[in-house]
Amino acid sequence: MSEQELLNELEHVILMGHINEEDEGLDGTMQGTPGTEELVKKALEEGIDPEKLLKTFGKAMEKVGEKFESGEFFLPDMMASGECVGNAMEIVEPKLAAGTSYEKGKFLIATVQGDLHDIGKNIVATMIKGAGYHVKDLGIDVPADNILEAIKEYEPNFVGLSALLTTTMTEMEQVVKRIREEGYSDIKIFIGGVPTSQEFADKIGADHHCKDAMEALNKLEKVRDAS
Ligand code: B12
Repeated sequence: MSEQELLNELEHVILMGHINEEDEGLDGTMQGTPGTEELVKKALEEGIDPEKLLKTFGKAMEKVGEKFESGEFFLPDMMASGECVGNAMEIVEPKLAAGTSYEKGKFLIATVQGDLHDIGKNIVATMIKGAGYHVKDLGIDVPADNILEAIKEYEPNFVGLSALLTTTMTEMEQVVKRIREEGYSDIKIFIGGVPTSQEFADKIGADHHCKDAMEALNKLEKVRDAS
């Protein structure tokens, strides 16, 4: 199997919610065939760049979203694909974070309250960790109070907030407002998630919007170089 064929197959099994050999996938026929976990391990063994795997996860989940929107997929389908990527991330993460010094600064990241989406946030966190930043990930559905408390304790240089729902964008706005009100004017705030934009970042007083993990890393490196 060529590299591209393997990545295409990986995208396919994620779309089919085929977690590993043991499960049967969306159409009930896939038991005994390599699932997401086996293909990810194979890709890493063959020396495929872990960043290419992260891109494939993103592409697959975008298609899952399209299928959900068009009515072809239902919530359990979306959850199965999400679980595939969640498990796969655990396999990929140690490869990305290996050999880093964590000297570049502290990055606190969270998905805001009301929002349970974490695949994109986790990819961003992993990439940033892999690039040598110290990352503290507060998880999903994190209340503003907890974020503020963590800022006080951890004293990050950067805060990253994720929101995937239009309804949780307002929560994101509240968190940014609280961070600024409590006097943390030096902390650079990065935001991301499908419904967000640079225009929204400007409106709520966040510093940077990033459309994906690559842009997050590029912007972060630029901001760090400038400071
Ligand atoms: C998987 C998924 C789920 C999974 C989440 C599993 C998990 N562990 O995350 C489950 C099944 C739980 C779920 C639930 C729901 N979901 Co959902 N979900 C998705 C889906 C298909 C993919 C999201 C994803 O993982 N994308 C892949 C990653 C790699 O991309 P990403 O998240 O955009 O992240 C990248 C960038 O945005 C950016 N980024 C993201 N965060 C951050 C943070 C920082 C700091 C930075 C710098 C960058 C950054 O970088 C990331 C990496 O490149 C999207 C569709 C879509 N197009 O997004 C719908 C979607 C977000 N969900 C949607 C909906 C409606 C729901 C539910 C309300 C469904 C329901 N009826 O219950 C619930 C809400 C639950 C809740 N309270 O949060 C809608 C939202 C619509 C809207 N306008 O608000 C979407 C858009 C689907 C759709 N087209 O209708 N969902």
